[in-house]
Amino acid sequence: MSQQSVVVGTIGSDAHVVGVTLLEHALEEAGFDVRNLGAQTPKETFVDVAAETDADALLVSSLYGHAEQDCEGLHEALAARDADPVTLIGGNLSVGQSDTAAVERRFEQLGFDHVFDTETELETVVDTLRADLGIDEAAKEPARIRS
Ligand code: B12
Repeated sequence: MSQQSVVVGTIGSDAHVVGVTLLEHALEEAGFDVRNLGAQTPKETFVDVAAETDADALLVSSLYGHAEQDCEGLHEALAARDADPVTLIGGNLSVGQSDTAAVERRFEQLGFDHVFDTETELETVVDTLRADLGIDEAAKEPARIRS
């Protein structure tokens, strides 16, 4: 089976790069083909790379509080390029203390399939992607030898 492809990056003018670097390593470790666009990646670059690589999933990171503005029109631009990856966004998605449920609703309205906060475990991200992309992990793992 070919590897499922994933694009990750930090959107807009956001310079926080540690989260996406950890995501990159966790996803590679889990068997995904990962393209890490790094920090301060324009929305248009996410769209271009997702369309050109026919990505299965697009993971957007944002920490500095301006995610909503940065992500406006992202899903429309993907659709215009006939790209339909599963989309996840995570990080510190608004400025200051916010109602988590309201933040989640807002980003779902913008088109994201899953919205995660800063407490997200990397394992949860991997599990979410596997479930959405229909990856049967049990079938991929070699049989374990019982002692
Ligand atoms: C390090 C840091 C910086 C460094 C970044 C260095 C670098 N190159 O990465 C520097 C000093 C440059 C910086 C700058 C700024 N920062 Co700063 N920074 C931090 C800090 C202390 C840690 C961030 C970090 O690396 N965390 C560790 C990683 C592993 O965690 P993470 O990024 O959250 O990622 C995890 C999850 O969020 C999640 N995740 C992240 N992305 C995604 C994406 C998906 C799809 C999924 C599923 C999950 C996921 O998974 C990761 C693993 O669990 C945080 C405070 C904090 N404790 O979070 C502030 C913080 C993010 N910064 C903040 C601010 C305000 C700024 C500045 C605006 C400050 C300023 N006035 O200049 C600038 C912004 C510059 C810019 N253009 O982006 C605020 C944001 C506030 C808000 N959103 O309301 C924070 C929260 C500090 C605070 N409490 O006020 N910062």
